[in-house]
Amino acid sequence: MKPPKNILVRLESSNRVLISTHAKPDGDALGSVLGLARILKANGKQAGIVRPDSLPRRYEPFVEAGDFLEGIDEKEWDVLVVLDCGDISRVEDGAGKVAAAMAVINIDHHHSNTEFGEINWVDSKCSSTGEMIYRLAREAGWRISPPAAEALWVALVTDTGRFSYENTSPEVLNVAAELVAMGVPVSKINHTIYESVTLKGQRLRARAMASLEVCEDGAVALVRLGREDFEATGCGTEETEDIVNIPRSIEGAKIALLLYELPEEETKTSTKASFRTVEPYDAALICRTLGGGGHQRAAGCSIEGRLTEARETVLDLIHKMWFSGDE
Ligand SMILES: [Mn+2]
Repeated sequence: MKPPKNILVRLESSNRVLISTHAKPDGDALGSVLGLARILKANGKQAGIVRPDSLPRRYEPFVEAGDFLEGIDEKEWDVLVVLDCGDISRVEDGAGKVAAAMAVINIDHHHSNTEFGEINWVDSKCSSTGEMIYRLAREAGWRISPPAAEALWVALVTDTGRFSYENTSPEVLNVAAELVAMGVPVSKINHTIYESVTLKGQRLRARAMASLEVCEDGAVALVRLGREDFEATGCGTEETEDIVNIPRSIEGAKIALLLYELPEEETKTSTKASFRTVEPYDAALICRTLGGGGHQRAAGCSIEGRLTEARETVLDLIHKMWFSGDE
């Protein structure tokens, strides 16, 4: 769980650090890039974050003016640090364009990480990349400013499901305790992230809930959202972030699945699948089979075709992988 020495040496000797994460960043991705940038700045270094392609509304309040770069000139930076990103092909577009021309440091906790960096620190025992950034700062002796502590809290709380998932270790609870001791406003952040659903967002949830179905004798629970659901509610796909918790909370469900259609112009592969599983069902394994990736308990992928076809593809594959022996 300790950062390798070569990362510390490299960051200590770099004055201008460019930071990025995966496209469609989640709470851990945003919290860890904001946390690292703020820590480096508070410790006398220049740091810049590649502007994310999308920013879920619930995380907007954590972003300050000047957090994100407008353009990137690779000559202005000594090193690119990629956080919470399993593979370089998933990195933000802007960072992808300069990654080949720069030294890359890869810090991540995804089991499936492809070790694409010049220096790699991949530790799947860490709850979140935010936890890794905290350890890095501690090891380097860098001061963690209050805005940095707040960003790291967002990373921890979202990737552990508010300290309820299997990755809720004694170690992450110790880090959490230290962040709270630094003055992180726990209840205010909880309200911002989890208790500020918009009316349209709640209406999208209602549509997802109405689509709930179970199969494989209740072991698989699934909700789906079609293009018409996004149109009718006026929601974008960023409003889907916690909808997979609807099937996940159904009694007896071992494999929870959210399927939603992406707008046609955005991409060719038009249905996105988001998995949550319990042991022994490996979400990362099934998503890799479909060209995606993630963690054993939470993973995602894109499937070509519209919702109806994608649903069949996924349910067939689930049946073949895990339930065909039951017949
Ligand atoms: Mn993460």
